[in-house]
Amino acid sequence: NPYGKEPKRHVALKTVNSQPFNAETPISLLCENFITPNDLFYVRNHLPVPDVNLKDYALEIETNDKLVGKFTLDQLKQDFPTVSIVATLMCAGNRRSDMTKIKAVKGLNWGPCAIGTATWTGVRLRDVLKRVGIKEDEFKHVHFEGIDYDVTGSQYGTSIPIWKAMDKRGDVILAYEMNGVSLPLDHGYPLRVVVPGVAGARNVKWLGKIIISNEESQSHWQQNDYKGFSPSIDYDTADFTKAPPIQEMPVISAICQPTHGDVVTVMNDRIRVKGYAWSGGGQKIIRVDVSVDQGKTWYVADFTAQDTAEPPRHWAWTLWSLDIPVGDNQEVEIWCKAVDSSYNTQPENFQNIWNFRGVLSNAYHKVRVQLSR
Ligand code: MTE
Ligand code: MO
Repeated sequence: NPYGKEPKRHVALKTVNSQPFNAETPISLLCENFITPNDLFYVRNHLPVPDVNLKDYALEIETNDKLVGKFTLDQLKQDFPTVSIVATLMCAGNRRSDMTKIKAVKGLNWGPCAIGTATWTGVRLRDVLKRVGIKEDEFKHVHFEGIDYDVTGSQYGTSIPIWKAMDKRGDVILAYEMNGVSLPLDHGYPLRVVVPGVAGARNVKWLGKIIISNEESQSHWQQNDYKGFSPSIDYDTADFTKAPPIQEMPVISAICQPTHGDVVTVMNDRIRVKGYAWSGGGQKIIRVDVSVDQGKTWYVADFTAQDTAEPPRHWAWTLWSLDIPVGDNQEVEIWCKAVDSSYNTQPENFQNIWNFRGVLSNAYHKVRVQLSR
């Protein structure tokens, strides 16, 4: 049984698929904490969780089919300075279920909670690559291979451009701790790469090997998945060689409280709305706008939690809250949209960003609720 080594999971996680295990944080809890508790952090596994024995574990580094470095976890911890970063991790398929309402897509039906924020501790990838003699101008890509295998024996893998790996401001780390404890099994024990600002898919868990190359990873997940297409292209007509892999993520936001169908008590003619906003590429959220009248009037939300790091190294989400006037309506549809520090904002609807894989699903978030007085 390939699923014999799966860890115990928190009962509150909302399962999206059981084998391989995929689950999101319950929406009512997501915005309660700036740092998502480990056992409530969304899990996105493509394959069974591997059985890793730390005694046998070593990270290998390869270029041109030659082994240029090999480090046990203890060696990594001893040989390189320890660093911590606060970074949000989000699946490129987060909020896919909203896009599905326009037209079916291919992929797990994620709600808005395939996202979370953690303090990741480990060593800088650039320190390790420099130690084994890698020079940024001699290569183009850095591949990461997991030690989680499918039945045919191929493992999870992907790559990022070398500039991100080598840039001091890229903050890519080989993490062995998540929120002050050893990485949980579901999140990549004993080592994962954290590529902040970049799609979850590039943050390889159970990291076994790093390959420095002039080519992108040829893995399924780099070449034939996690790419965006025009709304009129479908699976049969898509040419995956024509679209680049998703790396830095566009700006997104969502309402976590209230949720669809809730009956909300009006206090002083207002209701309280809470949510998150985040942007990739190290950009920071500068504003979140909320409307309950289809965008005729917008109110600016208050930020309740935001990291102090400045762009282009602002890796964490922003939590926001707003007591918004609702007039004498019996029901309202709440809309939210965020603006990042590049003044990029979200598209209004899903019609014009629909894509058959349901990725980059970042249109305004809309939640319809009943009001009680
Ligand atoms: N790494 C390995 N080895 N295997 C995987 O299936 N899934 C990726 C990425 N790294 C994956 C992986 C995807 S698509 C996402 S969104 C994130 O891990 C999810 O990380 P999490 O489960 O810690 O939230
Ligand atoms: Mo993902």
